[in-house]
Amino acid sequence: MAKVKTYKNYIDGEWVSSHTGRTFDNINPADTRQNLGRFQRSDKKDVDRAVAAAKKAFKTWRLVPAPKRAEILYRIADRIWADKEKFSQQMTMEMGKIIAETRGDVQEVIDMTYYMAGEGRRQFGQTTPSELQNKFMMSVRQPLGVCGIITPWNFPMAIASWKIMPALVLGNTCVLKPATYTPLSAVNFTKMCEECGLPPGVLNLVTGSGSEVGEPLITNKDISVISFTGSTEVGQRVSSACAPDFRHCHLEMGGKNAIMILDDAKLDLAVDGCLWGAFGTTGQRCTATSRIIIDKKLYRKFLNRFLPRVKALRVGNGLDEKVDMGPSVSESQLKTVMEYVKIGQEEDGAKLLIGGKRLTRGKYRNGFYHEPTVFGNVTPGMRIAKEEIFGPVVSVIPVNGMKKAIEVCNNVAYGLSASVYTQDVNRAFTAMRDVYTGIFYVNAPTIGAEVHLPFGGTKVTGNGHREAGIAALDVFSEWKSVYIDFSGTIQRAQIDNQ
Ligand code: UN1
Repeated sequence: MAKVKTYKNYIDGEWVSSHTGRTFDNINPADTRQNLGRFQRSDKKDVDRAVAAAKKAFKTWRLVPAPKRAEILYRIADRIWADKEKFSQQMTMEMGKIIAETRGDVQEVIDMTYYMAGEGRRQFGQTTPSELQNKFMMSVRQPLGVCGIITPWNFPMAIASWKIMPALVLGNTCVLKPATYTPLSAVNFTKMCEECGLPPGVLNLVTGSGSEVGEPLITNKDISVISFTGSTEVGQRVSSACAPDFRHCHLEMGGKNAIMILDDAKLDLAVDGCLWGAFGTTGQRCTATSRIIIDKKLYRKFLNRFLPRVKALRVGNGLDEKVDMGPSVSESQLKTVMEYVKIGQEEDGAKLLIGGKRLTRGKYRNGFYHEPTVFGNVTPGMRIAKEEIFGPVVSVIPVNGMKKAIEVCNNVAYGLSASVYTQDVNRAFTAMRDVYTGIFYVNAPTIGAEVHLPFGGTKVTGNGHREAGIAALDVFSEWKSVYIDFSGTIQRAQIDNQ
């Protein structure tokens, strides 16, 4: 057995062990015999040290000119690019998604970091004329202070960069708590920031569980904003922890995303989209397609083309370039998938069309593999049509016409992403207008957002904020409106301008 490496927390510019002396293992979901490293099992004391370091660093970092802060970001992007392949392989090993996708994840970090580095020379505010003479008005962004960053395992580096890069370029400092399944990607990310000259305390990393690290982070009064991506239940906890002191929180949570296939759709295009949307990342994207709402006229024809393609998907270790779909991230995630398959089989009328079983033999023996699974004849009220599964399971819901498709699409608690397949521009725009989600696609699946538009959702998916794009700046800064009176006299707004 190769010696298992131990990784540390990063606090105030030093790699340090947790005071607890405890660690946890990082197990490869494709082969559980492989331990990728021991990581610090930290607790409140470590969190408090990291927050104190970030608070101290904020005093000087906020005064570094934004273009100078951005120079460090440009270097980080270049540096990550140089080691893209290594980080991608390690990410596949720690969380299972296929290598093409982990390369995409690391690419998204590079894209976001360049994009936010550009904000070093923008962060535009407004100037506007005053109603009074000899008076100047403008608005400027000001940083908030220490940001608590809680990231998920499905996009372990990309989502860290979505939150940390805008925070840093605006002059905030951060404490990162990554998901326990993906601490290695977080260590890699943090190391690159360190190597490229981010000053001590500006970014701190504390690994450990939600209860031992997440909870003390969200309740720490020195944290000005929490940015969280994860489940709706935990999001509720974050929201209520921040509420008493009105500390800000940005929440990005679950989805039950649908592709609508209208009766004039290009069917082969829709089949490709459903395959990628539902089974990409083993269905473990917040934006994954988990419902296919299809016009009844196309239902049979669609399934005749879709099911053989699902059957042909190659499941396996994501490091193998020929594999289409990797394992679930963990035993418990796999159990959730199996539980929903059971629920689906018990729903009155739903039909398991393909898949439905855990894969356990041969090369699958030591991993958390599950067959790509499709349920047909699903109706909108069924649990598999309403609840997030986060696995390779998709429900096909036949409907009559576009109006009904939109109604069914909207009729879930979540509102992250949706899509429509049609060749009719009028219907495409109607669907775009009437579907109430944060992200919408035409003739493309529900996944594939780019870094320079806002990312997030409506209803229980979010709390009104967005990450990515310019919108992310609003999470990590507050406006200050500034009035400069150079008249040398007292001038009263709304009164002296009559
Ligand atoms: C997620 O859905 O969990 O939009 C993040 C996409 C990726 C990010 C997905 N760029 O599919």
